Amino acid sequence: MYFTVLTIFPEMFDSFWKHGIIRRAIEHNQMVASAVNIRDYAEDRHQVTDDRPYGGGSGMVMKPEPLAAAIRDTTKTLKTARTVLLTPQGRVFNQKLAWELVSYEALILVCGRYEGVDERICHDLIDDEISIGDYVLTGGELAAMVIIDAVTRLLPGALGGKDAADKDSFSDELLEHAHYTRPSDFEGREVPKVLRSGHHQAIETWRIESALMRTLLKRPDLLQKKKLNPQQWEIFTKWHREIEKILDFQKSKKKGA
Ligand code: 4HQ
Repeated sequence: MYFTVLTIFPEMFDSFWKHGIIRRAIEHNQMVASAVNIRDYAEDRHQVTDDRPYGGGSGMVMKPEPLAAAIRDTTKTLKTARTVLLTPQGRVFNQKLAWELVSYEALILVCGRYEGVDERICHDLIDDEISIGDYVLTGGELAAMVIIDAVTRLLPGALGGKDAADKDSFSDELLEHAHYTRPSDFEGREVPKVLRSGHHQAIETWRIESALMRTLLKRPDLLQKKKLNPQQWEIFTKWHREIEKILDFQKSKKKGA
């Protein structure tokens, strides 16, 4: 997959390309990534990329000409690319959108600075607008990195030996189960016994319950919009029965008192 980022701060990406899964994906030719300086496409002597807003007011706007030239030049080499603008006005990024983006051969990620880009760029040269969340950044660069990071780990083979099931749609709608490593006793707090039992079926069941319980307690909103699979239904039903037993006991105690 090809990623080209258009930015006035390409140096921000120098270390980003050089670490972890991103670095490995590049080394294994699973992705080709670069950051291109929009300033290089400015025609004037001072290579200006911003200008004052029509109608007045504070702040500056990204000039359309350098940005348009940068997008057109990049599209010439990446003919099938989808051009995405990072903006709070875009579709809010999530795992589902990450899966959609990984299906493209190439992405051109356009990073604005200042108050934003000239509206005519959005209209004529952008295929899609994406936001990474409802807060205001000083530029689109961190948003581009977030998207590249989430999409790269979905590339075939990108997680190395990691189980492909970890990436499937069922597990990524829930929080992950708790994780433990050595020592088995850390400051008096022990790793759950089942995880040290070597009993693979019991471990798998524990993990499914752990994921479901953590989601229920920390992010109930994720469960409210989710269709449960039969195994998850069974776990909820078991909890339901256990809670009913407790409630029945508490009620009987109240009556007795
Ligand atoms: N921006 N998700 C770039 C964002 C943003 C977001 C504000 C985009 C500033 C210049 N981008 N402009 N949230 O806050 O993607």
